[in-house]
Amino acid sequence: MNNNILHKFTEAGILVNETAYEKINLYNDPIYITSSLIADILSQGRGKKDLIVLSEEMVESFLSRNNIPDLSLRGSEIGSISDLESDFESAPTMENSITDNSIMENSNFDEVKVDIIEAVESQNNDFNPPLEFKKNEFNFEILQDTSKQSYTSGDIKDLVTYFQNRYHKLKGIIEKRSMKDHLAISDVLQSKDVVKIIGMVRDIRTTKNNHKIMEVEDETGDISVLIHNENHQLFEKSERIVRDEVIGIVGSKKGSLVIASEIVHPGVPRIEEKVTDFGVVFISDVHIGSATFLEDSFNKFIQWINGDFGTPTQMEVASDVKYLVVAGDIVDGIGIYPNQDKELTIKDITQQYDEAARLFGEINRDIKIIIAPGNHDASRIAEPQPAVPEEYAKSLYQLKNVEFVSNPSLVSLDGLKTLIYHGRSFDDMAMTVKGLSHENSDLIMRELLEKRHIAPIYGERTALASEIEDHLVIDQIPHVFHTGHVHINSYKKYKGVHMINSGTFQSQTEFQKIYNIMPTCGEVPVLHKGSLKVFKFS
Ligand code: D5M
Ligand code: FE
Ligand code: ZN
Repeated sequence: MNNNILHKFTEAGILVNETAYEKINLYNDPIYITSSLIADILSQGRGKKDLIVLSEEMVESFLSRNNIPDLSLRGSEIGSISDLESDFESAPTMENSITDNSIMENSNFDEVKVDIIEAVESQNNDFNPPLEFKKNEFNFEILQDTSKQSYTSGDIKDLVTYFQNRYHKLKGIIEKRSMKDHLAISDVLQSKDVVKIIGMVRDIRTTKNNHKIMEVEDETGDISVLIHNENHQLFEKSERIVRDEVIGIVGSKKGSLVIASEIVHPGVPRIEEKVTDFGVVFISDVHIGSATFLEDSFNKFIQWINGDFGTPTQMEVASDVKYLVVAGDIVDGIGIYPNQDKELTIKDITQQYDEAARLFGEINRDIKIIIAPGNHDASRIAEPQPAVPEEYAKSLYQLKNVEFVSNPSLVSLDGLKTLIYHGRSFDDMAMTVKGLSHENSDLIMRELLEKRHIAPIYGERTALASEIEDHLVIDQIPHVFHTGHVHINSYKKYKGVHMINSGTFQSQTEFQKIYNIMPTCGEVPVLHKGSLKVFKFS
């Protein structure tokens, strides 16, 4: 709720409409853009007393007058972004996140065995798929999709409505965890002894004596909550609390402070697992159009999924595959980062999707393909991201076995509830929480499930659309939580939920070299009759 950009504008007497805000928030350093914009507007002779409403057009004019590329322009090439490049390179690195063992020790993951299988050319090609298996009878359902649900007027009050909605949804979940008798914060101010509250974290920081102090608010007021460092377990838990998440607190009143004795997350009850009689394949971050897209490896994958590659046992798994889920970054896009055009083999967004249609079009039509967008796709960047727009991906839309869904979205694959999320918020989580990094996205996924929110931190790298409803709250616990974005495979099971990150088909990029990100390429997780197998296509 503590949004630095909006705060800066408000202080300068400027109201920002939603599209203008989204445009600014696309930049790696939106505060820098904000400060320059404010200086620009105020220098145009309008005093602080005039009410100024910053529109999209005003941002566009500012960007073009200052030779800053408009990152929201998709479908057209943009030139080099040398002005911003220095900011880009000096962005804080993931190296801030020191690996913290305690976070691993308390991870409570279920014990699982993963089969790693090197996909190889077969000498013996006498495998015949079992005929009784009817893959064409799909029971596919989209349970939650936000593609056509953008209701915001662009008014600032929508942000308030958005946070109220987030608070109410999460409060409802927390209340069920022995928190029904919580008090309104305004009542706590008067009360003594033990108190229970449910609030949104407006700010959390470490005091000079190394305690944690949080500002927590509900609709009635706000209060400071202290977590004493000698309460080791609680203190450790508090290190994973982030701004804008909603938590329950049990504590005792000391003056105007609450000293916390317990922190209650919305949490995840253990779910009943669902074992299917078919296979589901998960991929993401294909990055078609990029010079580093691993086409040979992807072609082998296609041959395998079609039953034309691998040993008889490997082909047998392929013959069971009914669904292929793609969690974003299908294409590399245009103008996503400075000088990207130098790393593209296809420099036009429509042609990138045409190529995607050619490749995905080779997949047998008896496999249903579900595609959600990522931050490289031609969809609106703010989350929830609507499905890949048809206007850029006409050829992909012509494939009859492809379903397009939003990011995030919840689908049912013959009853297997699958939450698909690209994973942009992982950047913010890795940057903010000690012990979390791109290499351990399983820990981030567990954290998001516990917080019951896809992207809890507002106003950082992950642009969030302030819809009237917060669609990023995880209302229903899925059987599978599938993500991508980090380009590093991971697989863990938590409270019965399969948490899968499907890596990438793109080799290391220049950007990833700077950040020392070592991608796992062509490693494809398959949930096959209840167990996880990873097929390597190198
Ligand atoms: O993301 C590719 C990889 O780069 C993935 O590991 C996340 C990382 N990444 C991308 N953007 C950022 C920012 N802004 N900060 C830190 N790390 C980042 P892709 O979405 O494919 O470009
Ligand atoms: Fe990616
Ligand atoms: Zn991505």
